[in-house]
Amino acid sequence: MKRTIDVCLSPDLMHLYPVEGMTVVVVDILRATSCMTTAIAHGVKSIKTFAKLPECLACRESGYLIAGERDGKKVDGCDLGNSPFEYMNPALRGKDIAFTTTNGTQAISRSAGAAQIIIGSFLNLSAVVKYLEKTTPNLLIVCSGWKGKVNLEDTLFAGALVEHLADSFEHACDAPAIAQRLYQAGRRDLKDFLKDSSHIKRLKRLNIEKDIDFCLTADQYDVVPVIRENATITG
Ligand code: 3SL
Repeated sequence: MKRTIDVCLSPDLMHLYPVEGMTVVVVDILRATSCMTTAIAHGVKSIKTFAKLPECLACRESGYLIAGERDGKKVDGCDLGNSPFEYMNPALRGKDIAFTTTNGTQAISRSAGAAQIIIGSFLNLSAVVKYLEKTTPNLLIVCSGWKGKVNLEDTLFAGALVEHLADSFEHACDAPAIAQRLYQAGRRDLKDFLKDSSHIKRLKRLNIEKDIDFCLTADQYDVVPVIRENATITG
């Protein structure tokens, strides 16, 4: 019997998707899971993820650097924001980071109880596919969306995973087919396909165009960040 693949299009739909025993891939292409992938690829030791800002800030006392984003902006008083370019800094090698974002870390928090949580992005697409082909039981891809609403870029990436894993998994419902067909329609030029999407417009208003280009680049890194316990990502 083939393993199953499913896609949860928004964290607000998580009540429909039991995660116990599953491998979950959390996706927040713009930009949380792209940042996390970049950070681990550049030698950050661990990233502890939080849904709530005060709990994240409290980690400073235990020696963590604090990364915080709300509504696309770095939170006042944090050491780091949510641009992947910040995480290429060699000074971050070996550091522990506590991380909270508007949507990405909420999706991680709602995936608690899964056997493992993988951090997926276009930046590590092939590495994640290879890992999932080999090691995974049934698979759920969780799109972070925006404040409970579905977004295009996370669904597109979910579709890329469904497409690349088509030989190894069968669809658990219609959501994987929706995502896959979207990816087939947009794969030739991701940026052009996403140009009218809500979060691209939001980030452009904040002058964050450089991050968009980078986050849509496939296979920059051969890493698979994984959460096995304590909401903490390691490489
Ligand atoms: O919501 C999130 O987790 C962020 O990635 C959003 S933003 O790209 O920083 O605006």
